[in-house]
Amino acid sequence: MSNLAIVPTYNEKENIVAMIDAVMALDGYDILVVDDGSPDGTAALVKDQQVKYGSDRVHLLERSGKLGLGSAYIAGFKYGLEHDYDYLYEMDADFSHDPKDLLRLRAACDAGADMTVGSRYTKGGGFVDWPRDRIFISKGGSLYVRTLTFMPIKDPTAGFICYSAKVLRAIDLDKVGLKGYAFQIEMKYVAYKLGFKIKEVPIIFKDRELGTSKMNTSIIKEAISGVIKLRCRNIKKYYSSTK
Ligand SMILES: Nc1nc2c(ncn2[C@@H]2O[C@H](COP(=O)(O)OP(=O)(O)O)[C@@H](O)[C@H]2O)c(=O)[nH]1
Ligand SMILES: [Mg+2]
Repeated sequence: MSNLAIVPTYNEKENIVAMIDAVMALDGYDILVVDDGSPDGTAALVKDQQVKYGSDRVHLLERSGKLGLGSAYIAGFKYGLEHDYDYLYEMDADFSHDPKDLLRLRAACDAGADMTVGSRYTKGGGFVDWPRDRIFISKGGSLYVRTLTFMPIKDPTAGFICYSAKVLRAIDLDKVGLKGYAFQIEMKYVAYKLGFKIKEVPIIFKDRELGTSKMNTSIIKEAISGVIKLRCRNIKKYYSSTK
């Protein structure tokens, strides 16, 4: 079974080399970096790592400008499906997610889940060093999503995910349109509504030590209106790839 960790980057020169090393240390894992033309030269560092590990294990998709996290993942999913990976993962470049936990996400899929969510809000999960305002936004967002959607997922904005390929193949990826946190909510809600089995695995989320967050208020606004749009949609009809 093949594994592809998809890591979107925008100005992550302080993190990306160590992140690739950490994924390469895991048995059976490849990495795809989706870089949005980072002005800090992140892509050049990825290319050095391709020389070190081989471009069959370290993949790079370069896009022309900052097009958003959601569309970076969609491009990454399409790439991973074309390359026939069995498991495709979402993970940040900044070590907020521990790359070693990729194995725990995978184990839950091996045990029968179609998709695993690395969750801060399930028993045993949590965060360290996260600023208070970020905790407030994250917890408030989770409550908002769960109240509006009735989705039984405790951490709906989580961005540390393992998908078995069949989940992504079932979704018409061109219809997934939200960009920031809203993208994370959209993917979970669609997978849930399409009947896939989603399991939450506790993780400890660490604030980034290096580089800067790309979080902004437009991301929050998009999430608030995005959830309402999702609720108004016939999910199966709109997103199913086998219509
Ligand atoms: N390709 C791409 N990556 C992005 C974009 N915005 C954020 N990222 C990456 O997505 C991940 C999460 O973003 P981050 O700024 O850490 O958000 P936070 O963890 O919510 O503060 C990091 O790896 C970022 O480099 C974007 O527009 N394009
Ligand atoms: Mg981060």
